[in-house]
Amino acid sequence: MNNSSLPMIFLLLAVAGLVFGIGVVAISRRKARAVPQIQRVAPVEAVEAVAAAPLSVRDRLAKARSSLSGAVGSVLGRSEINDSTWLELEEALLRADVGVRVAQSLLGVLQARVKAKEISTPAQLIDALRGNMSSQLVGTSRDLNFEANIGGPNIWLMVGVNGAGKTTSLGKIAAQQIALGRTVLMAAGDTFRAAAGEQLSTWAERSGAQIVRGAEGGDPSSVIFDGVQSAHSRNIDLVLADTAGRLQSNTNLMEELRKVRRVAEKGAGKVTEVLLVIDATTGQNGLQQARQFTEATQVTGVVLTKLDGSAKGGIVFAIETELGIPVKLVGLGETIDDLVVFNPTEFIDALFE
Ligand SMILES: Nc1nc2c(ncn2[C@@H]2O[C@H](COP(=O)(O)OP(=O)(O)OP(=O)(O)O)[C@@H](O)[C@H]2O)c(=O)[nH]1
Ligand SMILES: [Mg+2]
Repeated sequence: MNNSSLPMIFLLLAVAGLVFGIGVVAISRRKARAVPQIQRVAPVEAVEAVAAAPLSVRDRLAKARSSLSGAVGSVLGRSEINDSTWLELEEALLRADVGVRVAQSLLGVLQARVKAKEISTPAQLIDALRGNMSSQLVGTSRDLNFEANIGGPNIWLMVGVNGAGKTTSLGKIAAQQIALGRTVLMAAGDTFRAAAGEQLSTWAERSGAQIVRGAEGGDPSSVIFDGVQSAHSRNIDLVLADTAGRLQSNTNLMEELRKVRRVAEKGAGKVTEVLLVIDATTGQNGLQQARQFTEATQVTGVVLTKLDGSAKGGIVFAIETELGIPVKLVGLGETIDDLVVFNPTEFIDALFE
């Protein structure tokens, strides 16, 4: 390269730099112009209105609805009942996790009625399905058992697999029972993790319940026994006993739970509820859990949690029809008010609409 070509190279570099610079400025201006359109902010009052409006039960069951309502719409959109109708309904029921047996029995009954010409239009078919599902659930008592004058506290035991929502549901139940005018003591029978006792203490503070805790790694039966004694001496109506999560297939831990139930009644109290907490998102596995826990502890009711985030609420049908255990409460969120009595009509409406 000779000296005379150097100025030429600088000139070319300068021109290239200028062109690049103009390009960058033009692009960033265009972006800057686009931003205000995307980030338009809603008036403060509108934001507050949205935040203040509590979600209805129906809204919180949006995921459960998603599993069935599409198929219902599609069946209703056809002029006749044909093979696709049955296929679509079966798929949707299985998606909602009612289980193969419940799905087949529901559809079997309807197929017979179509054959007998009792049902001839898609609208009649959907009505009949809804009615049959409804009649499987209504009429069951969902009251929590509380016996007066038993000479000691009622004891409600929370059992279930890890992370199902036992401690959270116990806290919510405490708040509801205290609101009903009962006095409540929590027994921290999950001695497996130190954090479990802390978590329960927080719920005791939140709900206004008393609490008895044991040492980490201690015997859960004796913590619950102590809780019952303490409640009895203080004339407390209800002991809510938490237990550690355990797999239904672990025989040692299930044996420990049998002992918890036995020892809980050695003093003055009486176990009037054993609530099996099932996470709705686990689907059909919940049925297996229900069988094993019932065998070990005579479950009296199910608390179905996390129904707010699950498309698989159909487990309700399998639990009630195959095992005969009532679903008493459902969890629809993580805060203290997010536990409600299971309402089958509302639930089925949410599935179909
Ligand atoms: N969205 C939603 N989350 C829930 C519900 N119930 C419980 N959770 C959440 O589920 C997680 C586990 O709840 P825990 O109450 O600790 O469950 P657990 O059965 O006591 O768990 P272990 O003691 O570890 O066996 C927590 O993050 C809860 O906030 C519910 O109804 N809806
Ligand atoms: Mg827990």
